[in-house]
Amino acid sequence: MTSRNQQLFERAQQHIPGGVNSPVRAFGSVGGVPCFFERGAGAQVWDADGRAYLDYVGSWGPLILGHAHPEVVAAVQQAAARGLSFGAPTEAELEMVDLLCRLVPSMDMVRLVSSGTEATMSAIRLARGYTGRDMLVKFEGCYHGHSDSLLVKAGSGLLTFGNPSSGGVPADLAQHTLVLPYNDVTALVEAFAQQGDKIAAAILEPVAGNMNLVVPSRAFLQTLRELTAKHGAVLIFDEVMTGFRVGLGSAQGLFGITPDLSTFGKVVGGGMPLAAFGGKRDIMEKIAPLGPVYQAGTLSGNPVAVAAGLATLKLIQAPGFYERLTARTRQLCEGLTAAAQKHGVEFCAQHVGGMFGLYFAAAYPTSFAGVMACDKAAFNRFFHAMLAAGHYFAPSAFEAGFVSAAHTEADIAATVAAADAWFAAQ
Ligand code: KE4
Repeated sequence: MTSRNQQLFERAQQHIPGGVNSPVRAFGSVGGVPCFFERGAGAQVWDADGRAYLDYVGSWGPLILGHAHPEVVAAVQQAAARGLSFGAPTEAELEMVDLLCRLVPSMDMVRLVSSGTEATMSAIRLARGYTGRDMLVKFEGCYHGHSDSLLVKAGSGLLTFGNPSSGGVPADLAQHTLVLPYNDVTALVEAFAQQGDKIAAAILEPVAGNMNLVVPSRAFLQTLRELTAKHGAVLIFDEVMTGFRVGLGSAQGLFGITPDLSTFGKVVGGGMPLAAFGGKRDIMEKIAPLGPVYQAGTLSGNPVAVAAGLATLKLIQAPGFYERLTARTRQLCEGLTAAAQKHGVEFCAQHVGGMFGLYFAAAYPTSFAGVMACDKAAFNRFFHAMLAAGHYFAPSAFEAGFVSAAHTEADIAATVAAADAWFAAQ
């Protein structure tokens, strides 16, 4: 008897390439049939077969409050009842950008868009227009969305089918993207020494979350900031995943590094299509209609998405929000690690605020190569065992995981107990 998930997946493949609207959802890296979710509430989701799961993906980061938070849903309903979209400015957009500039002091100005891809694509075009240079530096294993210049040795979904560079990107465009190893200070110094005056921008995930979670060294971040400043290159922190996820000050606040431009997504939309890019006034004023760098969007700053974002950003400012979120995430990582060690399984886990990485390895990887050396097959077995037990982790060894404010101590303890049973059987 095929499950409804299987029936839906078979049907989906008739008219959607791979049966999914985003590759990483296809379970390509872990195998098996993807879950079709029908409902979410708090820390839980339910699939088409009525099975409940504790959700550690949270739509890949946006659902920091958990699913269907009543205040976010109400804000969306109220905004929708006033009209879905106007293609004209609304006051709510001003509230959002003023709030973003207050919470992210490195940003004097912000442009709202509808996806993280749009945010990073626009930030790169802006950096190229501002500097008059073409070269872009990115780091191996980092994923910044699917605009052409960024699909070179990228992470996330590209790693699920082992092709880190996408087809369809013209070689004479890809040649302007220089890919360096993450956390490699020597390679960084050499690259800027050789071509620093040609570099328009360096874009970085300030905590990498698309090759699994990799934490940058302080020397790496500091050197990147110093070299981009020295050579007149724009430093772009892609905070689409880390923004308001690792702390209220995002990664730039956590590490005390001030980028020139930042991109945000995921949490800022609370699950609705909203993202942003922003930064120093003299750079942002190059964006149309003020300046020569064109950027636009029919649904940019959409009032319903902005309503979800504003409700979310209001709630994450509650006293103790990040202390509680971090404590739950720490409880998960420490609990899983202790369980694995008790049963002699080579495994470790780490977190930064409310995002975490799980590794079937003796130590946390600090580079793309280090992530590739982890035991992916063991992760895949863990993934399916936990899925069967009702705990939904990212369907790829190359993704970070996320805890929400809706996860309770008891939820985390239940997940750790299920993992303990699996580790014991290894
Ligand atoms: P979107 O275009 O998917 O909204 O954002 C692209 C993006 C940009 N920058 C960072 C740091 C990101 O993590 C992302 C998107 N993240 C993936 C998950 N690793 C989205 C999931 C998917 O592709 O379906």
